[in-house]
Parts: sequence; structure tokens; C-alpha cells
Amino acid sequence: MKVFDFFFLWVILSLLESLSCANNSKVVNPCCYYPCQNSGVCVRFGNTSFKCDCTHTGFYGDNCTTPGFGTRVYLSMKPSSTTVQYILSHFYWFWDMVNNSFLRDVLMRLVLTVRSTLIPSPPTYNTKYGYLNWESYYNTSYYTRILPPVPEDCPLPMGTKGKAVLPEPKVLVKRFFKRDKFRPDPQGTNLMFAFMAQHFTHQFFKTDQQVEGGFTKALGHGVDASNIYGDNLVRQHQLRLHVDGKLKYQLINGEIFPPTTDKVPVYMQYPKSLPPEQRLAIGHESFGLLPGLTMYATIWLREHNRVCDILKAEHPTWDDEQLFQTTRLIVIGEIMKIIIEEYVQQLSGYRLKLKFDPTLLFEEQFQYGNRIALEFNHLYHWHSLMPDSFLIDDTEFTYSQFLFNTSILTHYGVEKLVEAFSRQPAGQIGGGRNSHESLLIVSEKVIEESRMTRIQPFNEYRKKFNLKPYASFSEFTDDVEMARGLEELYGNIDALEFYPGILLEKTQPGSIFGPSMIEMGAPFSLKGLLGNPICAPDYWKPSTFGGETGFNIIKTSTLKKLVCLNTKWCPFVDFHVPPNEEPGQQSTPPPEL
Ligand code: ACD
Repeated sequence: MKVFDFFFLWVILSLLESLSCANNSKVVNPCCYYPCQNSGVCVRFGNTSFKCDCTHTGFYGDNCTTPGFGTRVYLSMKPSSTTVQYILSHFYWFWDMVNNSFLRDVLMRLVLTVRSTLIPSPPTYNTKYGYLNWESYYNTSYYTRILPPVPEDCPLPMGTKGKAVLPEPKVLVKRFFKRDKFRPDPQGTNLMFAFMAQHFTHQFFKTDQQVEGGFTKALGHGVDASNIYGDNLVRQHQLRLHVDGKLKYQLINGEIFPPTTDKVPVYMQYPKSLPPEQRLAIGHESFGLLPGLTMYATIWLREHNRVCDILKAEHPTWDDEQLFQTTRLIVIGEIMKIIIEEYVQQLSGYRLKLKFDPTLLFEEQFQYGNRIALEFNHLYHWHSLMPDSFLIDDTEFTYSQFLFNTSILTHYGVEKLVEAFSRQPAGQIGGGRNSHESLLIVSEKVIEESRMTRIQPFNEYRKKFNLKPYASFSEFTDDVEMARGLEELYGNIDALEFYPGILLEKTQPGSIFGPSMIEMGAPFSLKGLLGNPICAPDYWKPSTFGGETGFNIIKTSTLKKLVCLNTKWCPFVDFHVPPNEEPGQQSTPPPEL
């Protein structure tokens, strides 16, 4: 072949190749249409083909839309989630009866199993991998994902629907999240709850900001009390007294408070201007931010040391290590008891009395273990709980007076803070337009992160959690201005993002948030709580907790006991604002041990 012929052939081939590339670039990845329903898995074949894997979904057909016989029967009998919510939150007389009978256990077991089966276990996807693989399972530094990321090669940011450019996060939060006038939660949730939410969730939501891509620093993936003991062994040992299993502390007027960083030099995030004697050293490095968090840190520190004394009295031969480790397990159990029976109870608005009893699952198919999901982290951004200012003992604190002000705790003491936070209403979480201006930046960051991590549209999550996708923005919200604004910015309801979707959705009448928050939040929560190792049959027995005494501390734990067994006087304490009454009236002496 002559050089000229060779050159000619090369030009032709290059032309053909670039033509075929141009054609390929127009080929849309079929999985960008989210063609597989009912949890079917989309797998791309060749350029333009796909298959839905419907295995174990109960459906079959090209798009997993045809129910099998069993599924058809189940679906025809299954009440809608709205009906279930309605029944659970009405008919007092009926629930009074149920709560005092064996039916309480039957229904609680049903709640736990139905909710938990919606969470894949072992976990599946993560931000890097939209398909199953070993790395994704094995590398616990990732948050897991319930739905895979939007494929990288989709023509539009949310797949194939909506606008080519997503709305500016700043615009979204300013128009739809910003508070005009404080809207209290109609369920009566208070700041004691709001600070518990923040204190509790930061043990398992700890996004690694140093690296992009959905990573977490909270490797316990659940309730491990790392917010009290630190998220690594070095920090834990710095915080420990190494005597009788206890944590280090300082005494102020004879009362226990966390030590300061000049004595216990753990890394804490404080402004440079804060003097060393005001820098409290706590398990979680950011808990110096709010007096509500340092208050809870103090309560748990006192509780830990109180339980150590009880264990030591029964086990004088135990060394520091065994006292510490066993106390930690008891504290984890107490947290879970209070969270399920009081905190989730308050959120749910249910008349069914929720119960923390791991034995309910012993005869059921249930996988112990948990992996925190990125979607759970996003939906749990409940900053609208925060008020416009903080009222303590008739003094009003603005945000700038409140933030990083650790002297509020040491000046007023735990009792007065508990009383104040239990009396002050928190904001309604859902429905939008209820976030204090200074917190809008957090929502902005969540939206940015959700784009970087390519979280699928809100309607895809509605389907995943067995809810009907919204057909329009006016169905999604009754706020006409918001519906119009979202339509203009997103162009299509199927392109609405997950985070704005779950937080702006219209709330049920008299409810703290919309139905999607309950239907998506509950499975993550209950699987996360009951999947904790202490709930497994080999752990859930007296010996794990040092005997019946320790086991009973867990089984009888309440928020009121947690506070009042660790304070000089017993303030009004609840996750709910008090019924109309004069301040101070409900304060009582501490309960008996
Ligand atoms: C149910 C019970 C009621 C559920 C009500 C609301 C759920 C909504 C959001 C999540 C709520 C609380 C989260 C609490 C604990 C999280 C624990 C995570 C542990 C890793 O209807 O099922």
C-alpha cells in the first residue's frame, strides 16, 4: 500500500469514528429515565438497551410493573399510609385499650418489621458506586445510599426531566426556606427535643468535609455514644479519668461539669477569643457551639459517672476498663430507650405507645447491623426547629449571645436550662418558610452536597418508599406562591430535588412535617436503632450490662430520670411544651433511685 493510500484510509477511518462518536453522544443512557419500578434494578446493555432486574420485588415485566399473585393480594389489602397515620393519631379510647393489652406488642412488632424491611441490609450503593460491589460494602467510610446516584452521563442534572441548569441554592433557600414569622410546631415539640435531636444525631452524622463524595467520620453507623466518648480511641482515653470507669470532670460549686481544654487538651472548635477556662472538653468537637449541646453533654457525663458508681458497688473486683465499657453499653441502651419511647413518640404524634423491646424481633427475620445513608443525613436537617431567640430565666439571648457561650451552662446550671428549653416551643420542621436566617447557609450546603453526590429526584424516593409520586407542584404544596416558584425553577415535578422535596412538602394538618418525612425517616430510624448490636439476642441479656441492675437501668430509663437523677432539683422536663400552666409549677423533687 502506498503512503498516500494509507493516509487516505486513515482520514476516512478517523472521520467515521468521529461520526460514530457524535452519534453516541446523542444516545441517552436508558437508566436516566428511571424505567424500573417497584425497586427493580436498571442495568444498561449495549448503548441503548436496558433490563430491569425484578428479582425479589414481587413484580415482573419489562419495567417490574406487573404484580405477582401474592403482591396483588397484599396490595389489595394494604391500607394507604395516610389511613394508617390517621388511625394511629386519632381514637384515644381505642389506643388506651391497645396500649394496655398484648396488642401493643403485636403492633410494635409490626411497625418494626414493616419499616425495617424497606432498608437494604447489608447495605447496597454509595456515592461512588451505583451498582453492587465489594468496595461499597466493605468501605464503611462511605455513607450508604438507598438509591444509586443519577448516572453521570444523563442529559440533564436530574436524569431526563426538568431544566438543564438547577436553581441556585441561595435562591431556593431564600425563597422557600427562610422564615418570615416563627411558626411553632403544632405538635408542641420544644427546644429540649430540638437540642436532643442535634446532640443525638451528631454521633452518626459526621460528614467528612475534607473529602468530597459522601464520606463519614462516624464509623459506628448508629447509636454508639461517640458524641459522649469521642469518635476515636485517643480522644476517648483523653476524656477518661481511668479510675472506676469514669469520665474526667470539673466541679463548679460542688456540681459536675465537663473539664476544660486546658486540663483535657482534646481538639474542640471554639472561636480564638474564648478564654481557656470557658472551653469545655466534650466527646464531640463541635458541641461547644450551643448551650443546649453542652447541657446534654453535662447530663450524659453525670449519668455515665453515676452508673459507674452503681456498677462498682456491685462489682468491686472489676477494673477501670470493664466498668467503663459496661457503663458505655448501658448508656447506649438508655439513649435508645429514651429515643424510641419519648423522642420518636413525640415526633410521631401516635396514640400507640411505642416500645423499646428488642425481644419483639427475636422470632422475626431481622438483620442486625446498620449503615447510615446519605439520604437519611439529608432528610434529618431539621434546622427549622430552632427559634428566633432563646429564653432562659426571663432573659432573652440572641444567636450571637448564645453561640459558643459556655458560661450560660455554668452560670444557670443544668436545672434552669432544662426548664427553659422544655418550656420554649420549637419551630415546625416541614412546610418550608420556617428557618432562621442565620441557618439558611446549612440548607444551602445540603443542596450543594446533594448535587455533588447526584442524589436522585424526590419522586424516585417517593416510589422507593411506596408512596405515589406527586403529579404536580400544586399537589406537592398548598402554598400557591411556592408551587408556582418551584415550577418556574425546576420545570417539572419529576425533577424536584430530594432535600427541598422532603422539607417543603405540605404538612399533614396539625403535624410537624409532611408524610414523606415519616415514611422515609421511620425505616432509617427503626432499622438503625433495633439493628444496634445491643439489641441482638447474644447481647440483650443481664450479663452484658453487669447484671439485672444495669439491665434495669436501661429498661426503666426515661428523660425525666436521666435529668433528675443528675440534678439538685427536678425541673419540668419533657420533649413537649407543658400544657397551659404557670412556669415552675411542675418542678418536683428528684425521683427515687
Ligand atoms: C413509625 C414510627 C413513628 C415514626 C415517626 C417519625 C419518623 C420520622 C423521622 C425520623 C425520626 C426519628 C429518628 C430517630 C431516631 C433515629 C435513629 C437512627 C439510628 C441510627 O411510624 O414507624
